[in-house]
Amino acid sequence: MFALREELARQFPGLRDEFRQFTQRHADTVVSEVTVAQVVGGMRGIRGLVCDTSVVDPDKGLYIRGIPIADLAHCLPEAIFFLLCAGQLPSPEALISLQQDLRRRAKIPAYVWDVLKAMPVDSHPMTMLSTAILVMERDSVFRRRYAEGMRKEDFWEATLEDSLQLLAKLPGIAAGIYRMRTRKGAPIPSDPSLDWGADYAHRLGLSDSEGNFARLIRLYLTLHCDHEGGNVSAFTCHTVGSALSDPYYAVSAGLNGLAGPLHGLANQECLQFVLGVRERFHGVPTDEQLREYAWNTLQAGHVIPGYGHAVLRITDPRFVAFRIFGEQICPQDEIFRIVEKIFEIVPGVLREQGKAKDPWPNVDAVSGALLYHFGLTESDYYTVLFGVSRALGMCAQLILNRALGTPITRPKSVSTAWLKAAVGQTQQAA
Ligand code: NMX
Ligand code: MLT
Repeated sequence: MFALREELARQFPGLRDEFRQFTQRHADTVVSEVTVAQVVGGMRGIRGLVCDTSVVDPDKGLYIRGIPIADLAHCLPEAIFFLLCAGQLPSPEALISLQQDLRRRAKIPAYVWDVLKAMPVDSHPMTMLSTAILVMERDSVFRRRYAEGMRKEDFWEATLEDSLQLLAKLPGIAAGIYRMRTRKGAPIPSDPSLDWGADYAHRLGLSDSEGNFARLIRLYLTLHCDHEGGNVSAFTCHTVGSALSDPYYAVSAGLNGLAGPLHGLANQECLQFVLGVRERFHGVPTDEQLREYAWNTLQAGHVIPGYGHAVLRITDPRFVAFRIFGEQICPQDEIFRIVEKIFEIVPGVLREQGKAKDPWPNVDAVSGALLYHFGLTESDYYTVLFGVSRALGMCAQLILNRALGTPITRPKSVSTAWLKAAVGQTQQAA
């Protein structure tokens, strides 16, 4: 036994009983109403899902287990995984034991490389990441133990086991995908003296004489770890997991959602937008030039990537944390300065247009500029980094859901005819 598993084994039985009693006692209490706008508008704002790993306050941003993300920016991502699962940061000993456990599991099966090598050369790095995870599903302990008749009380433990196997291997797989896609050479072996994030940075193979790239990768992995339960990737992972599909199936599915341009792929789109600005104006534009460029983008029917949010109504604190890093490390970098200029101008343009409910930058508005500064210029790789980090939250959510015995997800859909009848427009419900 190692500290995380021990801690969860201590907490979960009581948590499950308390949750069961609470839900039985208050089963009929109304906590949310549903309007037509919400039914047709992506269920925005409907409180219909429990997620205890993190909460997003529209006016304050992300809280991991009650702690604002800004206060956690200095933490190692593996410590954040402990926090997400157990509700507290690990002791130094518990952190070391988790790191050792991850190292012990880091070896990547040879068949993963065979599958990745066999994929078409123009496969998107996210397709490769999702495929690599799916192909490892054959090793799922959850699936094997379920087939053997595992008790429901033990589901979380098998989910933790699969999650640790997966998380241990993800940085190596993700770094290998980068090297393969960019023809930089063979995968770089793990350095067992490094933490989870620094080892990922090391295995990407970019030069990092001062260790700032490793700092950036750690920060990246910490900031993107989780964003409550209703975002596309977390909700997809939750839904797939609720069918008792194991973490390999569920995380791979979640990543397929993350790969969309309105979600995690926005970081790729964002860097392209910034590069487009640089090319058009041969450097940092004036305020007026950028205002016109932003308006042209909107008038062409495109979104401005990295701006707006489904829940947040402020500048994303994850954006702020990255910006502080950029101001310290590369304040004069041209790409970073364009990002700063966009931050000055675009919220005003979006407010003037009046469509976006949130005109402020989200996490994706700046992350790419920092990666670019360190020579990670291949923007179609950026969502992979997001995915490696978000796997922490997806796995933690799966573990908690299996501990609480969350049932299969199955909201009721309605037909348009039913909706019309419900508002009294027609008499007949279909
Ligand atoms: N640029 C242009 N239009 C926008 C933007 C934007 N950045 N954000 C929202 N709108 C539009 C949106 O397309 C919608 O238009 P229409 O009525 O014609 O369909 C209208 O404003 C209302 O949308 P909202 O209710 O404000 O936003 P919603 O909750 O539907 O969507 C996002 C949220 C994040 C999908 C949306 O703001 C967006 O597309 N942003 C750009 C892409 C992006 O940065 N995504 C990353 C999200 C964060 N992440 O890491 O996943
Ligand atoms: C996320 O980090 O998942 C994004 O900000 C999107 C969201 O929360 O909807």
